[in-house]
Amino acid sequence: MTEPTVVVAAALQESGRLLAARRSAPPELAGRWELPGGKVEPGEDPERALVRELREELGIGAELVERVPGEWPLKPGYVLRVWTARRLSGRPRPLEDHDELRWLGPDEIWSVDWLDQDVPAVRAVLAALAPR
Ligand code: 523
Repeated sequence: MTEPTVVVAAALQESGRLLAARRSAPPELAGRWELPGGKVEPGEDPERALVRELREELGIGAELVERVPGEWPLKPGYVLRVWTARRLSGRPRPLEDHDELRWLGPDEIWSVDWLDQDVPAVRAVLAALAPR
């Protein structure tokens, strides 16, 4: 059996807010919100892939903090993994694949129309961020 393609995404937090990105493509996903990220290239380290995607898509330098436990199925043959992350440089802009970015405060998390498959991932992010 072939291994699924891993899609990596970031929960970027700043001042208690979480960054959400609205997709502009493909048409069936456009207008829905996601944790920004993208596909791991063959042979690429997933964490490096995520840092690369954040640079390409948002124009920021970032470091990953920790993996959010869990793995979520996307379309057949694809799975989603998420890391919490911190911005190191640059101000996020929707450079590729997105047409809007929003920093969501704790009361605003469910105010955007997340992709169905991102909903359980966002729940897991909130659980991971909750004070322990
Ligand atoms: N998802 C998804 N949620 C989510 C991401 C980052 C991606 O459901 N948080 C889905 C959307 C696509 C697939 O995963 O079906 C690949 O994501 P994409 O298109 O952002 O990956 P890229 O940027 O690597 O893709 P290319 O533009 O094709 O290189």
